Amino acid sequence: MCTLAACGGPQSALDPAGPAAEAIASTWWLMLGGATAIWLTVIGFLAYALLRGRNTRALARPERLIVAGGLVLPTIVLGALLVYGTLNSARVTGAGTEVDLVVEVTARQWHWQFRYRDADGAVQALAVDELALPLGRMVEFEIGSDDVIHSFWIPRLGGKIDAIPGRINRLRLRANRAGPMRGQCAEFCGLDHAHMTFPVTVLDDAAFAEWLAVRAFGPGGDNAGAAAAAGGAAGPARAAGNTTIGARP
Ligand SMILES: [Cu+2]
Repeated sequence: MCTLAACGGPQSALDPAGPAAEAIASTWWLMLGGATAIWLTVIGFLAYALLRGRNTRALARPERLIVAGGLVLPTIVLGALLVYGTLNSARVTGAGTEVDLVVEVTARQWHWQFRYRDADGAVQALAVDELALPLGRMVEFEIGSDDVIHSFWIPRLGGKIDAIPGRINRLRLRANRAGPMRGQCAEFCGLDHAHMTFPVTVLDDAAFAEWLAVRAFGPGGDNAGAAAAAGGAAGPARAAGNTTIGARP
């Protein structure tokens, strides 16, 4: 859709790979088209006013132009945008959809930790600064922070949401397409903020199961050392600060 070089790439919100990002991108294009049309209209009026000369007839009812352009038009345009955005919001948040997988996200200065839950809610795999998602599955991210406020954002999949200490924010995303994509902390969180990124890999079910197996969590898993370094299954700050929404099982 977009032919400009800056519109592509692994971190472009204008190259959506899932329903939430598609809803955001379509709203963006609609707003760009509307803003361009309004800008051209205003410039057209300006050009007319500047070029029509001094000796032309004044407008018979100039206040009509003010009412139409200053009240009626903005009310219609902003009202239509509000309705469109509200109708689209369920696609952005994934509200009402069935969740196939839950991933706990913990942000820290300056890395991301991902804990994959199994169907019983137990942590089955752990990854740091790398995320894999099963193709076509709805994933719920439970997002928290162990230190300062960060923001979890995978532009090709959807909107961003803050990672706040002492609180869990939830975001549902689905990847309908594979391809290179990247997540990025979107809230300035200290000196290494710009490097707080993670690659996102979208895999079919079999490859995803293999990916999880390599990062299996627990005493027998390869990630036992990483889990201990990261504070265990619950994580110290996560367990202590999880009071706003309710403690995790
Ligand atoms: Cu951050």
